[in-house]
Amino acid sequence: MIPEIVIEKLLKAKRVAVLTGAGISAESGVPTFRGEGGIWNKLKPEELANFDAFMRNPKLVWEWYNMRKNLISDIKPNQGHYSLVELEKIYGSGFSLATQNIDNLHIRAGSKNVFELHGNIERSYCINCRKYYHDMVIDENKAVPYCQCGGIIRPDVVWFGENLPEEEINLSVEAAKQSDFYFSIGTSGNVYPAAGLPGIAKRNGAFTLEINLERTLISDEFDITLTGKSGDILPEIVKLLREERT
Ligand code: BV8
Ligand code: ZN
Repeated sequence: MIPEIVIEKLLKAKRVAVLTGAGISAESGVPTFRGEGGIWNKLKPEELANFDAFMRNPKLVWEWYNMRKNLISDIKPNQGHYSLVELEKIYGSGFSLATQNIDNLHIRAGSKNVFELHGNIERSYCINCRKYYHDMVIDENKAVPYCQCGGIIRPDVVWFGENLPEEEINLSVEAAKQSDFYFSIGTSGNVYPAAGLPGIAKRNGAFTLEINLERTLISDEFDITLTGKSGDILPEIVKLLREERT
């Protein structure tokens, strides 16, 4: 059941901005990090998603990313991703999507204006000469890839304690500030600065909506919190919006 005010606010909105987290990809079969069945319930992020852990044990970190790459390689975007493509068609250049996900599913679904805040698992780079490698697949015997220059190659993802890509985070903050309507979808609100974006939107006058399976650390930032699956709720919102706009 979508509260009327959500559709009313969307009908009036010119600029719609979205933040997504691992939850929007859960229905595609990508495990989340925290909450029910989260992959980090066992392994701790500190042991894997940080540069020192990588330099201490690059083989373990590459095994973790290869496991996730293999997992991601044969999955598809779900109705939640496709609903955001529909919203971008409705709002055009007034639409922006900041994602914490590295699974490339928004781009594969057809979203255009996507800011990848935490990088992309399909890209890697040499830490010595910064040469980029696309879709680096490690062959078993080598385990850890090295660049021709001799430098070690790492996944192009943002680890804890590392800055987010400058342009992506700046554009995401600007989009939050300018937005009339701000969605936060499938994120537990644990990780900053991404988790700070909905609060920025709120403080700059946006109507804020959270869609998540459970309450999050940032639920108080939202005018409305819808508890449920993004793959169910988002298509419902798009359907109602399209009906009202015709
Ligand atoms: C930074 C790597 C500046 C990529 C990730 C001390 C020292 C240094 C830094 C800090 C510090 N204290 C705090 C910080 C800042 C730190 C931080 O926020 N830490 C937290 C944990 C306290 N942030 C950083 O370090 C960032 N950089 O601040 O730079 C700086 C520099 C130097 C020193 C200080 C500051 C870097 C953050 C990026 C970290 N990289 N991963 C990868 O391998 O993926 S974080 C990891 O968590 C993922 O990237 C993921 O994207 C991110 C957020 O997780 P979520 O997407 O929210 O996923 P989660 O599983 O948590 O939640 C999913 C939700 O979906 C759940 O609530 C679930 O209920 C819901 N759900 C499930 N199914 C569905 C659903 N919802 C709807 N429908 C469904 N079907
Ligand atoms: Zn190199």
